[in-house]
Amino acid sequence: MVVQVEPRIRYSSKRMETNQPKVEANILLLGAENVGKSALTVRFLTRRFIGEYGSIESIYSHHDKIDGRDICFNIWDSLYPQNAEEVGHISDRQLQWSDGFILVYSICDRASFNVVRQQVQRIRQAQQKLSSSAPLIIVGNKRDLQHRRAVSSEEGRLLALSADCGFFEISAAEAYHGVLMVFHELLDLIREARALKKGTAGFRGIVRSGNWIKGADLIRAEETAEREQRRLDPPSPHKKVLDSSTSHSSREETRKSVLP
Ligand SMILES: Nc1nc2c(ncn2[C@@H]2O[C@H](COP(=O)(O)OP(=O)(O)OP(=O)(O)O)[C@@H](O)[C@H]2O)c(=O)[nH]1
Ligand SMILES: [Mg+2]
Repeated sequence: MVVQVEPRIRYSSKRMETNQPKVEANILLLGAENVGKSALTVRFLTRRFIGEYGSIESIYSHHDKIDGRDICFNIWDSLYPQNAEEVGHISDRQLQWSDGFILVYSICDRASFNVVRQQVQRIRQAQQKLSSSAPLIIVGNKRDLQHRRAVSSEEGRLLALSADCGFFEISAAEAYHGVLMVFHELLDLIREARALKKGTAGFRGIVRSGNWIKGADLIRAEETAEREQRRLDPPSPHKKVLDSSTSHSSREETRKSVLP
């Protein structure tokens, strides 16, 4: 099950797209140690949960096709610095490199939630100075460990709402779909931010404004409706399909072991 909050202003992501140029998105995963940053990354790249990942910092390139458009995700799976002078430290290099951020905490680890809170603040402050609007998604991971929960869903949601971030609670260990939704949602937000920056988004229409929460039941209902629609009307290459079995048909991954 996935809990999701969407940020304040959204443009329709269901628009039809044809012969569009390739999209490249640099995505930085942040968060404290041991929260599942690598598990999320590897789940997205391979659909698998392998259990132990080691403490290695890597950037991966992942090619995909969504809505008939070629997408290149560059994913920086970061390490939380051991000797950071301040909680929530993020380097200027990371801030400049990123088109979007995934901030991960473990629902069983309150300290990791505080790190995300600090990192959100740090990013928002830096963005004010740089006039940047790279979107953020907060992820509460390890949702399968309910008996060890230390951070409520509500707290996660409230933090996301207060900082205008997306929010998901997921289990990288249990399911691929939630992880896929996180990356696809961030890609949508990155594209919207770019369109806004270019000033070309105006006529696509703001479809939602004001804070609102999308609950798991609503998400499930929408997914069921989408599946039914696809059954009746098989997807054209231009239609966005969240079903992982089709959306990742042209996947290819290359690991870049050297950081920029
Ligand atoms: N139960 C459960 N365990 C998880 C989940 N995601 C990750 N883990 C476990 O949590 C531990 C840490 O996962 P990593 O992905 O290495 O965490 P990380 O944030 O990359 O850690 P560092 O790279 O050391 O900062 C591993 O033992 C994973 O198997 C999850 O959703 N549920
Ligand atoms: Mg890691």
